[in-house]
Amino acid sequence: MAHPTQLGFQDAASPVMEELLHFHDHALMIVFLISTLVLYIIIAMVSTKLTNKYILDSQEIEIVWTILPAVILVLIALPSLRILYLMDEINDPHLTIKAMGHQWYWSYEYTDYENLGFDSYMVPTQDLAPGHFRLLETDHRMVVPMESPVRVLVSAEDVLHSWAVPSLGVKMDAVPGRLNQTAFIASRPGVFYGQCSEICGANHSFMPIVVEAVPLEHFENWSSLMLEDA
Ligand SMILES: [Cu+2]
Repeated sequence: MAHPTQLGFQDAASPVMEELLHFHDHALMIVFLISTLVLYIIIAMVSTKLTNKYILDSQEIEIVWTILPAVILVLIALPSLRILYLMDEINDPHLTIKAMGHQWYWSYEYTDYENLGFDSYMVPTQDLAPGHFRLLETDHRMVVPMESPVRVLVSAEDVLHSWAVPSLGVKMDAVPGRLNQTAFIASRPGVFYGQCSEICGANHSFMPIVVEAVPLEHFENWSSLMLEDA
């Protein structure tokens, strides 16, 4: 999860997020190279008086500074498109969960089971247990099996919300009357935190998302316990 004074992204917990982090580093590398070059040219121009009043044009340098930026843009666009289509891919999911945004909580339905669903409310500050994170913990976590493709169907009951978990590389708009689809694979066990990412009203900041990735057997135990309770 995020920590104080953090500058970069959260650590990746899914293959797609891994790709996104690599792409971010790649793009930032190009930004740094260009910024360095521009800064050098600015400093060189303001600190010297080297001018040549006889040179009026130079075809060669104009060709270079036209073609080179185009090549750089292609080097950013192609990997970007690759990840874009990679994220759209739904690879035969083992589990489908419907996430519904409400004012102001999330509800989850495990549609592969007959009667498995629950609401997920934020735990108020005064009720937090030691080790819980303020404004991020929920009373019921969305439990998923690790290393399994999981599909999330996202929609909303009332207004626009957005279901987002940064470390899984997932952010999907929850639109009333529309069913959106996204997918992820949790590559390790862990608890991954997210928040509603669409300004949805007064308690927008207080409807966090908690995904708990566990080994498959633990998930089976959890789901049978939830079914007994229902
Ligand atoms: Cu919301």
